[in-house]
Amino acid sequence: MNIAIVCYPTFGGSGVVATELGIALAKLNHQVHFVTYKQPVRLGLLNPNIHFHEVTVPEYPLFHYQPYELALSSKLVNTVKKYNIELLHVHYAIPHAYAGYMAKEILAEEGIHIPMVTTLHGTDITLVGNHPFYKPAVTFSINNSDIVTSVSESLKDDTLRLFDIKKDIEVVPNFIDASLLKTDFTDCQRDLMATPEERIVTHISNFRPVKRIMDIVDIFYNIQKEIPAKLLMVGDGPERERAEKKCKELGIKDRVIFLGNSNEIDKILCFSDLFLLPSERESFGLAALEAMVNKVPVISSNAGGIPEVNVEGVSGYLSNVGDIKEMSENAIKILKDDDTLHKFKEGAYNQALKFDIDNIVPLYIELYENALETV
Ligand code: GMT
Repeated sequence: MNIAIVCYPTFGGSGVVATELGIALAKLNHQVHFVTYKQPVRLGLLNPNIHFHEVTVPEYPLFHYQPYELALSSKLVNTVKKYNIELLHVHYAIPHAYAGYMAKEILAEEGIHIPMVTTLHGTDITLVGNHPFYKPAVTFSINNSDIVTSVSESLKDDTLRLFDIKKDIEVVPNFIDASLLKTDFTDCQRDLMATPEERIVTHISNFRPVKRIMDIVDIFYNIQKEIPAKLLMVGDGPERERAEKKCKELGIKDRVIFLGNSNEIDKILCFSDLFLLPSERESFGLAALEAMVNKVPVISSNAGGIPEVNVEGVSGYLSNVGDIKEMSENAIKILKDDDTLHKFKEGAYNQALKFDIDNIVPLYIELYENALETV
């Protein structure tokens, strides 16, 4: 197949999933064309089946807001025509499904009919898309996609609850590629980050308020009172500064390392002992799954789709949003002795394997085949 993928090229989960899916499809000999405003962060181009088409939006003084959707629609139209693209797969409804729909309509005028698969990722539905500013356009573009997928049952339920949706929504969970992992977890260079007796607790996100970054600092504060530990904070975003200040006030500044955005997530997870994800909302929690496949158990909230990923007492523990006390107690329970930690590490890894790429990518391919039959 000849497929165009539209996504955000940044560190966010939706872009990561879109990129990994494109890479997997290219390995299966499909031609994959990424259409976005920057090369996706996880995309290496050393594969003859992967192509990148940059959407540029020239600055014009009249525009207070540069019309990205228009530029994206036009780029899609031109790319489809030039490379004989058969199918569009847009990740994140806003504005990609809307721009994809416009591209489809423009192409149809010229007698070119291609299907569009839209994957909903979370904040496009629960935080942003649901706002009256966007809702009619998001509803329209979901209803006018040929196939709609969501990354969890929870997100499907949210979409049906919050929007007037006339299409079926297929749940296709996010995935990881277990075959890419280091098999020798003893060779992780953990001494770069901590002393042998210290446990390493990690959080990775965009540091937006929805991630409840202050809860992470509080939970770690409780952990380090009982167990020697370091906290690795990976990523960047609006709550980082406040978190750094809070660590200083609590006197744990030397035990918390803010690493900023990183392309070396697997190296960091390789020497991590516990992952914290106390989010207010989370449609799936890809970062938790990436931790689990690296044998890192997860202490999380039970928000949204997280319970579909993290299993209570097996891969970690789940608590109500904001229950810092219970999350701290559970974290200490997992970290307190090597045998318990080992049991949870294996539990996390085995649970993660259910989301292995080999189980999930065929689901997308089947949907593509169905979509192609609709045109
Ligand atoms: O919140 C993030 O981490 C970024 C956000 C995004 O739009 O990329 O992530 C969403 O999509 C991910 C991939 O499907 C999911 O794993 C995240 O749970 C989801 N975030 C939220 O729902 C808050």
